[in-house]
Amino acid sequence: MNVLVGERISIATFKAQTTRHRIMGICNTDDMQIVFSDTPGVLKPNYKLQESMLNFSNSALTDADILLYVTDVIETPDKNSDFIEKVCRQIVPVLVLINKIDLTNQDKLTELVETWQKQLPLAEIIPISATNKFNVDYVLKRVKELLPDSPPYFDKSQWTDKPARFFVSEIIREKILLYYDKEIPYSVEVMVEQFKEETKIIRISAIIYVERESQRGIIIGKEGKALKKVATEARRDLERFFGKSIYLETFVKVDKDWRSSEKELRNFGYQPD
Ligand SMILES: Nc1nc2c(ncn2[C@@H]2O[C@H](COP(=O)(O)OP(=O)(O)O)[C@@H](O)[C@H]2O)c(=O)[nH]1
Ligand SMILES: [Mg+2]
Repeated sequence: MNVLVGERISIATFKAQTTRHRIMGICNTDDMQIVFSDTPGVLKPNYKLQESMLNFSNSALTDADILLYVTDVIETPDKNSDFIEKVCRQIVPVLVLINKIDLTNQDKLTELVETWQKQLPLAEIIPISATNKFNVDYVLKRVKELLPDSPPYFDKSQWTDKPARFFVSEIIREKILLYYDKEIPYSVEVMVEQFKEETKIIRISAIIYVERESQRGIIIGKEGKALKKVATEARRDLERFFGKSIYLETFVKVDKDWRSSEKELRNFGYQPD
């Protein structure tokens, strides 16, 4: 989505389940508006947070005019067979984007395209490379051709549906996904307590929630070094994102088993009120 919209909206890391929400990236031109809606990857939920994540993905199936199913050269259609069956039943046009073709060769790719085409006979299969921007223009062209006539859904100056605070917590979470192992990134939620914009500086204070006391220690690290690295890197990205100086304070708190708590998930914006 970032490549299609031309802005860095959705955080991206090498780890699975980086995206937890449904995030809109809006592409405005003189004669049209495309609202891209990035969703979490599809998975079988193991805990309540993942149930909410799957709900976000399913909701896109009910209101999109075009479905872009993004897979890559490593995945095969059997991985998400339940979801693909739902995709099969779509009335709207489906484009299957096989991403990361920079990592494969022509023969393997041809075979993979055939596999997908068999699985989804009505879909259009498009090999792309987001990294090399290969075929991304073609995807945009197809989307334009397939879009129905409609007045714009959003103000033409708007480029996302999420508020500034959301991007702050996502950028901090991205650094946590990058710098910590195993369960840590998945046990973390970031809440922005204060976001105060002044003329030259934005003052931000954020709380990093973890599920257990032991995780708190890991996040902070020896002499606070680990957390300091996260905060420094996040601040650098935030300054780029907002184009202003950033003052960033971070705190770490334990919120026991928040991923399994209905109430906390609502608090953190994963479920409707
Ligand atoms: N080689 C290669 N890697 C890519 C390409 N597009 C994305 N990636 C990498 O794939 C990883 C997952 O990307 P992300 O956007 O988080 O995928 P998501 O899990 O589907 O949301 C990141 O490390 C990206 O840098 C591509 O075209 N080629
Ligand atoms: Mg993602």
